[in-house]
Amino acid sequence: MKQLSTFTISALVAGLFLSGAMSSCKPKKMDAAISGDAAQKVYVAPGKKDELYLFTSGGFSGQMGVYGLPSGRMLKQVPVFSQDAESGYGFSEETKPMLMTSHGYTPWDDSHHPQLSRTNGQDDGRWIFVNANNTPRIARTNLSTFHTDEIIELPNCGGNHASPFLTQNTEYVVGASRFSIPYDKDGEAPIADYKDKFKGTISYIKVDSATGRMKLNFQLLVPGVDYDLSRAGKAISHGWNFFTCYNSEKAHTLLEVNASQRDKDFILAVNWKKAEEYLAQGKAQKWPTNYAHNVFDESTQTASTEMIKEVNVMDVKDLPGICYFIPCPKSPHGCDVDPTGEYIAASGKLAAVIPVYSFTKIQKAIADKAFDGDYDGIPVIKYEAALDGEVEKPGLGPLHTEFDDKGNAYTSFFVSSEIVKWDVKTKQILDRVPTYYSIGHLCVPMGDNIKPYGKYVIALNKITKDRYLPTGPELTQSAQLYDISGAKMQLLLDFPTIGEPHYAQACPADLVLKHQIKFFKLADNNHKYATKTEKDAKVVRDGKDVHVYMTAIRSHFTPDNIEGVKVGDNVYFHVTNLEQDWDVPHGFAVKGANNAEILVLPGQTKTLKWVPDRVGVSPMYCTDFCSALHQEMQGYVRVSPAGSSTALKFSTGE
Ligand SMILES: [Cu+2]
Repeated sequence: MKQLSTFTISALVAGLFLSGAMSSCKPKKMDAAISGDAAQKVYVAPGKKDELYLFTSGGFSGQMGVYGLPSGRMLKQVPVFSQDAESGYGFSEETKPMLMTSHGYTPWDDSHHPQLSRTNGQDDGRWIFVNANNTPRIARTNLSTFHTDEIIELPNCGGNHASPFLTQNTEYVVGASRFSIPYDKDGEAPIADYKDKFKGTISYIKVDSATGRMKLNFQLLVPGVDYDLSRAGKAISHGWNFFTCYNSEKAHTLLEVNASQRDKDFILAVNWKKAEEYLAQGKAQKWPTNYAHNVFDESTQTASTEMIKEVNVMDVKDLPGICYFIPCPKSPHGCDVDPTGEYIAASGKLAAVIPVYSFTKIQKAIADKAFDGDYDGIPVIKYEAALDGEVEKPGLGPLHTEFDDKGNAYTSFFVSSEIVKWDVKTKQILDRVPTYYSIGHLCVPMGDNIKPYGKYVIALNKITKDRYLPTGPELTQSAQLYDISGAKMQLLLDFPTIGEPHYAQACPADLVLKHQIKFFKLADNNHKYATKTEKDAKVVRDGKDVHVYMTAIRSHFTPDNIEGVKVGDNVYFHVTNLEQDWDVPHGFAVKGANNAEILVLPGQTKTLKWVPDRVGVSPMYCTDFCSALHQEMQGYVRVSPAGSSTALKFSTGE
């Protein structure tokens, strides 16, 4: 393969990004952004509901955003990998275990790629999965409650970027490592030994089709490159996964230059059904490990953590038929399978073409052994043997492709800030439209399904300079909505987002609406400290622990006066919301608590831990405006000196 000098590469990269920056600031077709009927197409009249849900990753906020489309109105920020003061997630005793990892309590992460659960290759609106790239984890958010119900940590993984990608019936959630790391002994090795000692892993997490419950079934030990993005095969390619990877040079420093030496990196094609066969034959090794599996139990409304000590690992170079490399020009990001499952488009960030591979040709190449040697013991399929065709001169910096229901593909271009529409079969470019600015991923609603809902494309942009009112040195992150129902794409709307809208998925609202829960049934509340009627409210001392069994209903707490608490006690306020009505949460906060408030939904029990640090009377109150007399929903805790003999006493209405 052609070797470019370091200087050439640097100049190329600098040139690309410079031209990108310039075109970012001064898009040529500025006027194209403002056109007649756009406002009408996104107008959702007061009282009317949006047509689609859009779920965006929160990037470095660690959360997930929920928006309505076409209005772009933000509906919710779902707490996933970061503490959330609004809901008390990660602060309440019930939710703290959700953020446990083998590194201890880890209340932040970097979330990247939400993906909706699917049945027969179509989104089913039940769950949405999202990855944590930093401390490798995968979360499952339940779309009947919009609560994160489960988080599993990935062992043997340095950065979890190519994740979480779902097979066509959500049989597996798959995640591959971004940063390869050494695995021998205790995982410590000189970094200079990267080429010999560092490896990557791909994790296959099985999903229970009834409950969504995740279980890490096996991991594949794969060559030590950086795995970037992935899609599962579908229809004819069901049973396979396709991963892009960069750094086939196996550089370990200044990858900006050193991982751009080769003309081609790779796509790794993985036959996961074959891997399952080997697993059934007992070919996996049991590796000792330690990783957290956190599950939120709906019945007790409480999360728990299990530390798991063993994992099945298979080294793919010892087990033929699982993995094949396919050359792919240069530093590829997106790796996207079209709705028929036949075509796989890869987007090389520094490539001048978009290669489109054919699954049928890949299978034929494997049968014919049309290989170009091997890479770390994995056969490399000849580029021409796997290729269906190339999209020529598509733009600068292709990143990611999604599809509509008419045989068209939409590719985002980071450097030239545009979306390009092309024909999957002929590879002809049909249209291009500027984005404002520097688009990363894009999303066609159900654009990775067997039948996309191809009415819009959403651009997930990195830069918004000059598009919004300034907010100091940091400007809002943003997305843009384009109509793709006609021959030409049309910009309809800009809307701001929380964190980095790294990737997003969208689906028709009906899919999600049919699973909605309006409140938790009090009768089904099996929380250990639930208080189901006001007459059961009480305060119990157990050594230094004081348990307050408290109820909340419009517009008072029971009890609302507590005495006999002492400095240094562990006071647990277990608040049960007795309401049985949609959207009537009560909040609870006490002065001097240094964690957060808690938000208790109808029928739910939540616990705030408070360690009073001074003598006095601490007010407590409801934090969520619940009724006309919300402001009156308050009380007091008398805190006496540590050794005092103040008797424990509690009351409401006396
Ligand atoms: Cu990405």
